[in-house]
Amino acid sequence: MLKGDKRALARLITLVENNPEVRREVIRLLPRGEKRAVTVCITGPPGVGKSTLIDQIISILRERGKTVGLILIDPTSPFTGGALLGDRIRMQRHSTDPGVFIRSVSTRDDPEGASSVVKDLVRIMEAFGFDYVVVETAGAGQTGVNVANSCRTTVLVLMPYLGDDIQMMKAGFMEIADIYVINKSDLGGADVMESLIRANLVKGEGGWTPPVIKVSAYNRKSVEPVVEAIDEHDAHGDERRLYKTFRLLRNMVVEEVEERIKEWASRCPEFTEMVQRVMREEVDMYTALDVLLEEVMRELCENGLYPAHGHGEVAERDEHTAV
Ligand SMILES: Nc1nc2c(ncn2[C@@H]2O[C@H](COP(=O)(O)OP(=O)(O)OP(=O)(O)O)[C@@H](O)[C@H]2O)c(=O)[nH]1
Ligand SMILES: [Mg+2]
Repeated sequence: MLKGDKRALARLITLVENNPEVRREVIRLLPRGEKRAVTVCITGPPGVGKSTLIDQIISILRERGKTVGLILIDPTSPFTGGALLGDRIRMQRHSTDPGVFIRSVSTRDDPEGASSVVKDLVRIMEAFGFDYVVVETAGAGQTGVNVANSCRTTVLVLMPYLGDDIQMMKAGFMEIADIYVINKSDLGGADVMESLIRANLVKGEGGWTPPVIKVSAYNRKSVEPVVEAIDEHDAHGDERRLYKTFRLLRNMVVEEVEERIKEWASRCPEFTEMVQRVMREEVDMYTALDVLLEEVMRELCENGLYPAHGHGEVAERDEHTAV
């Protein structure tokens, strides 16, 4: 894969998607600190034109001789069922270009698992040597925010006449956007949208003020400033990156601990007993919570929530304590 073999890249990604343990090993083995890609997450409500925009961004980057790795996340949102097919059709003209690599990730069966695998795919594609790694994700819920933390730059795509959707976007998304794009400006109403965004704009950390760019994804020329803004943000500096990396790692720790606690709870006799007692109304919920919290903290400190006398699995898992 590191020698630039695309078939090896595709096989490695499949391996990593299907096997979380292999995934960790692979990421550890990747070279670090070498030439890196510009990594961009393009997010926004369903149907705002993210795919159309990305299609143009890829064309612009290819004209400049840059290579692109693209990750398409199949949204779980009921509004966008079947969007994956649409995305693929839209990107079709790039799929035969040797300078472009497209990979889809389905979140339908396991949204959390899929969103966490994306950060690894970004790393792998970066190590492969693409100049740009682009992720398209529909901006609904925590999955989208988690995905955005895996890229250095987040582009939030909106469009005129979004109405209540902007309220939805404010929850979580206004904080992570490094660049705002108002797509479908050809429809009119973009100026109203622009002042709405500017009124709600969250100034980023590290002295970066997110630009608001009006485009029509049908018109390539109008998309060029988006590419410039992406490059500019990528070159901007470390402070914001620090915060993103902080959130990324913190979420990894939270996810890992949560997974261990769930596993522990399912085989812990004290937990089962407490469930029974709460059910019989011998104990109130908050008292039970205190007792169980104490128990879980003790377990966590003493043996990391793994079975004290488990099987060979314990030793194997101990190697993964870096997280
Ligand atoms: N008028 C106008 N329509 C556009 C523009 N960009 C995209 N569209 C149309 O908007 C529709 C949705 O575009 P997509 O690119 O699939 O949007 P998306 O955000 O990727 O959608 P999901 O992936 O389903 O969330 C399509 O019918 C596009 O042709 C634009 O700049 N102007
Ligand atoms: Mg799309």
